[in-house]
Amino acid sequence: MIPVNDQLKQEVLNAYRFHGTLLSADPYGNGHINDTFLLVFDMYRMGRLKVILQRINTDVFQKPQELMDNVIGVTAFLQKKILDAGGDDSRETLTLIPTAGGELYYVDSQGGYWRAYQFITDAVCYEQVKKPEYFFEGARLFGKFQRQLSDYPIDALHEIIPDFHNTQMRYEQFQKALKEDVYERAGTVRDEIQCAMKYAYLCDIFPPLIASGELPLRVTHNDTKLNNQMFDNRTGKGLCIMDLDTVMPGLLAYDFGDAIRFGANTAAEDETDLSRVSLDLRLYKAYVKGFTEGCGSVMTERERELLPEGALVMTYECGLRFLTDYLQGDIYFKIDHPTHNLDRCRTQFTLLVDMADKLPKMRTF
Ligand code: ADP
Ligand code: GN1
Ligand code: MG
Repeated sequence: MIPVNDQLKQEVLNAYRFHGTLLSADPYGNGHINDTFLLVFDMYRMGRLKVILQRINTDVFQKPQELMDNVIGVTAFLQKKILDAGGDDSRETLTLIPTAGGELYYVDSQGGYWRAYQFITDAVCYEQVKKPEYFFEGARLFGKFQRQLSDYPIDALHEIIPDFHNTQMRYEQFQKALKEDVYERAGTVRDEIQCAMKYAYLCDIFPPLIASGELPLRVTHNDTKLNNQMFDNRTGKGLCIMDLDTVMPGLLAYDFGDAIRFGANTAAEDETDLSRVSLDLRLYKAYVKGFTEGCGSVMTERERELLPEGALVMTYECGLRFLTDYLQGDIYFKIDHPTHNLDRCRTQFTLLVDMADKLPKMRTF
């Protein structure tokens, strides 16, 4: 994809014909995939108004129309549920802003896909939380998301990235990248390769349980990191789930596990001092409680039992994906420096080793 330049941005702004005077339009957030901008408008006597403008990463999401179909379907469904429950749909879920022509997304002259969201106000997005109470609230919100979508027609969803959490397939992609070793990096990451191989048994945990029907496929979020949700400034409670691009059929254990690998890590996803990386059991315990409470009767006993495995598998899979991307020359995740994906892979594998140690304890919660 071509980098977003001022001319392109202007073309998109023209398509939306927003009201007010644009004060700034700067890159925003820490997402690894899309190009996100925060637009700030002066609305004259009504103060300032913020809008999120995003260009969808079409290298990653190769069917952007289908993706937008999913987002439109899911947000409309959630809006109705929120209103029925007496909630505020403009803060509790994402709201797409139409273009001047009434479309919910815009295709630019270069073939790029754009969308605009109302900015979720009076709320905060965390990269890390230290307090179990906050993590509990985040978990409860993702659990509630599961419950809200439990009767969403699963067949209406496009599978935006097939095999997204198929860890076996992720392993095959890693092996292929290793074999090709296009950037001749394999020699410098022997320890990581060894770790990927040692824990490859994790790839085989969920497929048989899906095949036997022991674990149901649900409408899941599939990218439950902490920075994909907002917390209400006033109440401190989880408010809104963002980043709906990967809502697809999946397992509860994926949503639980992906949140743990990011949020219950004592360090950042790209921490380079690996001695700081570990699983915070207090945060883990809080997430189990919040997620279980949020899901309510939706979660089966077997799903509850397998939450710890979800944490290990998602941590492993993510580490594997970062390693694969590093071997392939950083073609998927956005990076800030040349070893960024390798740094991320290392935190995930370090965390995984710690989780494997703590698994008996994790199972007691
Ligand atoms: P990516 O797929 O690249 O992760 P996201 O959709 O997660 O993109 O957006 C990136 C970041 O932008 C989020 O982590 C969040 O901080 C911010 N963000 C996205 N949508 C909104 C919104 N509607 N209101 C406030 N912040 C938002
Ligand atoms: C990406 O888009 P973002 O930054 O919320 C990725 C997730 C990874 C995550 C790792 C579509 O999430 O799968 O777990 O990075 N999203 C996609 O931080 O691949
Ligand atoms: Mg995101």
